[in-house]
Amino acid sequence: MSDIRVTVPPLDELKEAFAKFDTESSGAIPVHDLGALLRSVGVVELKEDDLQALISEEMFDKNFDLPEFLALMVEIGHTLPAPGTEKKELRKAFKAADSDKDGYLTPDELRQAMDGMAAEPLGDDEFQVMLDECRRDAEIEEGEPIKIDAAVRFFLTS
Ligand SMILES: [Ca+2]
Repeated sequence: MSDIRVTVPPLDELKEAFAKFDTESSGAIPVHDLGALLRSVGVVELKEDDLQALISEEMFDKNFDLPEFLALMVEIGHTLPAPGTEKKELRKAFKAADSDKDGYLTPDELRQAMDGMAAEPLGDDEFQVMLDECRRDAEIEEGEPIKIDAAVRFFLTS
């Protein structure tokens, strides 16, 4: 579920979307329309397996009603990374690597943070290229340490 990224729409929009699918105004929508309904409110990356898991958790039977749908959206919303998570995590990793706590990263400190975050450690050449780009982006001279804020900005925009 961690790869789902949507913003759960406001309640009004969810009600509206539900009503659109509730073509007979019966207050219930067949479960097989749930995927289409979710896509219509922006949940486009939900895999079939995840959907099945959510459905059984919510104990849907053949139809689901508006409260069940809203409960499901809350459920989905709770599995989403909070906005700004990536930024917070980057900052946390950089701060942890800033061993002298001066708010600046030397190449060694940056390297440590990168190795901590990357699935595979960067090669020396790769690291040097990245470091040069980061310095150029932050407009600092070679040899100068990189401010943590600048590093966060660089990694969010690159
Ligand atoms: Ca430092």
